[in-house]
Amino acid sequence: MLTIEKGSFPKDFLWGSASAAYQIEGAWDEDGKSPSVWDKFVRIPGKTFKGTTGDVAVDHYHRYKEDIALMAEMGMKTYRFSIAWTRIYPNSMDEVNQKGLDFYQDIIDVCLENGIQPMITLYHWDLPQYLQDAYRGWESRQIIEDFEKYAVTLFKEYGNKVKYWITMNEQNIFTRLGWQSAQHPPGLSDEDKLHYQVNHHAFLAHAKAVEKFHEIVADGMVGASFAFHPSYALDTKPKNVLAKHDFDDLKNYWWMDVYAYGRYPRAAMKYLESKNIAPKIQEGDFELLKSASEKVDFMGVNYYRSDVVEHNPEDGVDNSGIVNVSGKKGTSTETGMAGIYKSPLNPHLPTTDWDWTIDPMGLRIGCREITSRYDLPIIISENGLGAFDKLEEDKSVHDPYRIKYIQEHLKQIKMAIDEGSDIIAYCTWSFTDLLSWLNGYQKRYGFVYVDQSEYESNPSLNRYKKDSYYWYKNIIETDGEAI
Ligand code: BGP
Repeated sequence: MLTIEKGSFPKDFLWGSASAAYQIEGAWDEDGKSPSVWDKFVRIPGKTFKGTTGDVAVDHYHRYKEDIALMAEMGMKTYRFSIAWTRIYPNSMDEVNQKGLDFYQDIIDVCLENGIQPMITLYHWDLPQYLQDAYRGWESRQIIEDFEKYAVTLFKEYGNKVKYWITMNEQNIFTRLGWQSAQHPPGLSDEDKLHYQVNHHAFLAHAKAVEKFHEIVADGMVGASFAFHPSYALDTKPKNVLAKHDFDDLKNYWWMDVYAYGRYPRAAMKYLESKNIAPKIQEGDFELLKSASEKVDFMGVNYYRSDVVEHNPEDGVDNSGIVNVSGKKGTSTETGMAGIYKSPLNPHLPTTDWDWTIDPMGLRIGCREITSRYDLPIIISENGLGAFDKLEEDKSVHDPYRIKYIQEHLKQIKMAIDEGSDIIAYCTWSFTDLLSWLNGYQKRYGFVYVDQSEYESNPSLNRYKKDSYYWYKNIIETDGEAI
């Protein structure tokens, strides 16, 4: 193991937290907002935990000033949030909604007044439903033009104040869950070919936005955020090692190579072609992807877990498994692609109550990999622990498990920085508790407890600082020395 003299976190390191519009805002039909695909999807019985919706979420739409005041008190340097497309262009791509623009303008201003750098995500999964109805959203190339228009509107509106921009949140997740496992809208399963096609359109939409970005936002930074799963071969058996390479090509580099190099990994493309599920590529697509890749300023990394990879026989597991959405440990099952790989649990690492492997060093390994392969600055745009929290009688919340989780990950980030990774920001998921897409309100991530629950009819939505709030405040105050 490399042992490198201990340095410090950079003085201008962006200590932050992240959220997404659908998961916090609520006000789902207020001030001109129209329904998104999520507003519709959550109303299908059985799709979300106990039928939870983001209709109210944690009411950030009405309480953002209170939330940002809590961020300011903590000393946060950056706040990553997403914009709801349905507030900006609610009814058609021809008519912008001033009230929507004003809402985010005020969030940005309040952040800046408090010394917090806003970091905007353009797309965190809440596509306007009318675009889904008109041409099936991401399935049509029409989305590329519409996304570009939406992005340009936001760059022009906020680009003079906001430096950090993320085009797509976890394109690998919303495409897979939307078209392969039916867990996200539009709720299709086993549409392998369409999945790769949809994903290709998302790349082109991202690329168009990036192309325009630097013309409009002169000194800004732009990139995409990717759900990165660093991987380990189960053992030294060559076929398990090869399975790891296949996993990386199909699950990681398929996205990161396009963002950073404008090309798909070759072996994975050959495989998809042989199965007749490769995306249809039009003339000019690769030129666009390549050109945009040269203008990308960072790799955004959402990191929650690593994966173990083992060879999977032709008759082996071939699905996304059963997903634990209840928080009952041990209820999820193995995932894999028949004939290629499967992902058994790592026996050396603990898991969360939702069966997510906890692997702080995996984040360092991932940062090292990105640095070696792409040599791009890194923004850790999400990292955090989903857990059951308890509000005590005196309104305190003791969450030592969350403190430990973040602390261990920060230690590894620090080592990755010492080893040469250019990590410029760290955003925990999340600042306040919020709605987890499929797991309801009981899977909590925040530094701030929100009295919201799927089990009560009229929760107060009051905010309460958890122990981790005070801990992170101290980390920021000491520029990370206190980890
Ligand atoms: C990421 C998403 C976030 C958030 C987080 C936690 O994939 O970008 O929006 O939800 O995961 O996931 P979960 O809510 O499933 O625990």
